[in-house]
Amino acid sequence: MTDTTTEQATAAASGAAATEQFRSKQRSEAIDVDTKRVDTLVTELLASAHDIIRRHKVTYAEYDVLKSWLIQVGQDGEWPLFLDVWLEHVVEEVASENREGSKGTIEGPYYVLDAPALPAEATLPMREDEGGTPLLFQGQVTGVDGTPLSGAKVEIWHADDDGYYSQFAPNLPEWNLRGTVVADDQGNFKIHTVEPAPYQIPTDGSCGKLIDAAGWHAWRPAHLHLKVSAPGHQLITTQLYFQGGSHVEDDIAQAVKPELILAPTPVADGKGNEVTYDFVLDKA
Ligand code: MBD
Ligand code: FE
Repeated sequence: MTDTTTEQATAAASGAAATEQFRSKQRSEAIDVDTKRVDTLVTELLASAHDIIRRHKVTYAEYDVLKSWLIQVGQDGEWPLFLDVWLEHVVEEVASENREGSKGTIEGPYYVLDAPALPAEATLPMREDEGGTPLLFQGQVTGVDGTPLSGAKVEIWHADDDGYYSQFAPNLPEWNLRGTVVADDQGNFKIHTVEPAPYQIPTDGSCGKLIDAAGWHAWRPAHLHLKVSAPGHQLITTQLYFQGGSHVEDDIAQAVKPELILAPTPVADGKGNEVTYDFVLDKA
């Protein structure tokens, strides 16, 4: 963007928004954890840290760097980003161990509850001059036995062609590229949107500082986020990626699975791409 009066995207602003969103959508069962369980998990976590300090002879200088970095993560509001990038994939792996239906993956920090409801065939809210290749994303929601699920909902949210998410970056209309699509009575949906760009972890915050200090890259491959649900069935949270896109093979958040890679093809009229992807939900 060339307009010099527009606000710049900062790690602290997106971190603050992610922290606020997380607090408002917090899963209620996360609140009451059994004392014995807390004792076990925290004791083992600390024991792992003690072991690392001993084995690598961590110095006071390094301990102080860690302490000031941890303080900064909180001040930047980047705990949601840090946790979802580097830990959530294992929590998701454990949570979905016994599911038969479609693969899920991590939610990440940028989901917002209650995106506007849209009909079974819909265009996501977007700007008139929205950048990116047009994409028709369509499919059907069924049960594990193949029954079409009437009343299915497909919540979708994704970054724009600059890699920014509405509600977490400045200068974007509220709900841009977000919606809750209500499938038809056969579980079918047709969503018109644009292909997102890869996502770069903000380089100016504490997560960026860690990435720099460790010599890592800061990228996630381009992806669509989805939550798919239907009455009497388990909700799945997932993401879909684009075959051949940058960082599909080395996602910093380790959230890519082979089943989640789309291969869109050009539409007949030459305006953009289309792809079909069906979702299979386990019984609740
Ligand atoms: C993202 O867009 C995302 O999906 C995750 C998991 C982490 C950071 C940014
Ligand atoms: Fe994302």
